[in-house]
Amino acid sequence: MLNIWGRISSINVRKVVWCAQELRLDFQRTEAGGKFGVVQTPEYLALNPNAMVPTIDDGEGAERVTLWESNVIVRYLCAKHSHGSLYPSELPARFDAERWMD
Ligand SMILES: N[C@@H](CCC(=O)N[C@@H](CS)C(=O)NCC(=O)O)C(=O)O
Repeated sequence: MLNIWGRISSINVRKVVWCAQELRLDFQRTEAGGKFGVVQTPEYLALNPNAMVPTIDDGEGAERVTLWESNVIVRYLCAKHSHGSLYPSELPARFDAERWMD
C-alpha cells in the first residue's frame, strides 16, 4: 500500500494527499515533521536524507519505490495511475501541466 509520510499542516504533504485522493488510491498517512518529529530518526533518514516531508513508499520488494519532493511524488503517482489523463501522453498537454506545477 502507498504510505505518505508527513503532517497534514504541510502544504507539500497536502499536495500529495490531494493527488492520491483525486486518483482514488488506497493509502495511509504517517504523521512526521513539525511537532511530530520523526524526520531526524535513522529510519526516516534512510527514506529521506533531507529530513523533510513529504516522503512516500509504495509497493513491495523489488517493486518498492521510495520518493521525496512533492512535485516528483505527484508526477510518479499520476504516471503510475493516470497515464494519458492526469499525466498526459501528448507532449504539448504534458508540458502545459508540468509548467503549472513547477
Ligand atoms: N521541495 C520540497 C520541500 C519540502 C519541505 O519544505 N517540507 C517542509 C514542510 S512544508 C518540512 O519538511 N519542514 C520540516 C518539518 O516539517 O519538520 C517538497 O516540495 O517536497
